Amino acid sequence: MSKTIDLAAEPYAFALSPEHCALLIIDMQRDFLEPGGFGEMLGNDVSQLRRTIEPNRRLLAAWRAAGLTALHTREGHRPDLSDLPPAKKIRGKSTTTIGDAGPMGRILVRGEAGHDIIPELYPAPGEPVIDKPGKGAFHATDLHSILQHRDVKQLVVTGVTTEVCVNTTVREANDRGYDCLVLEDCVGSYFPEFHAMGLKMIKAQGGIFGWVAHSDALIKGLAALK
Ligand code: TIU
Repeated sequence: MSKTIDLAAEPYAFALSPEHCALLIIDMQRDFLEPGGFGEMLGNDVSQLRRTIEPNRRLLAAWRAAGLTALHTREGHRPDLSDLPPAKKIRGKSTTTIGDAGPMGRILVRGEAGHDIIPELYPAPGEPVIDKPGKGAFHATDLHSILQHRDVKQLVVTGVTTEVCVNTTVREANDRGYDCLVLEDCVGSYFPEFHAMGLKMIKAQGGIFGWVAHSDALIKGLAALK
């Protein structure tokens, strides 16, 4: 499979090379997306994130049907919290913070129900899951090695939240030489204005961090591969 797919994108068309491209789905975790989770407990409107579930589900199905590489990330920490920076633990001055008992188990702790990926987008056997302690998916993880071993040079990035973990990961990827395509309908933020600006920042200045497109264009392109 050496065909490239030319996708309508901003600031200009993205030439997707299926054999060198991976889908990276960021932090679609129960604690960020589900009513009654940590995100909602902090006063956030989870519906702003939940609108991304169906577009991600459709995209993931098409991506898997095309036989391409998909990876998933989860933000969280070891149960002993040894990888939790003290500054992250106390930031926000909330009475309930990371590692404490939350609505779906200990907050952002690996192995707890709220830390896991929502059932709608659950990783299939063989799809790598990257457990990351930070906002960026490259910091303190083996993501870069896994991608290099598979000769991945491009990333389609989706997930939450647009201006936090998605933006941080795209910036990290850009500095490591990856071309990133962010799908606007498959990323979301608790704050609509940050979502809009987060996308603008990626595609500004000739695509300073990458490209932005709609998942419809990619799904159509994947169908044409068959
Ligand atoms: N995944 C991710 O973006 N983690 C966050 O903490 N996001 C917030 O918007 N808080």
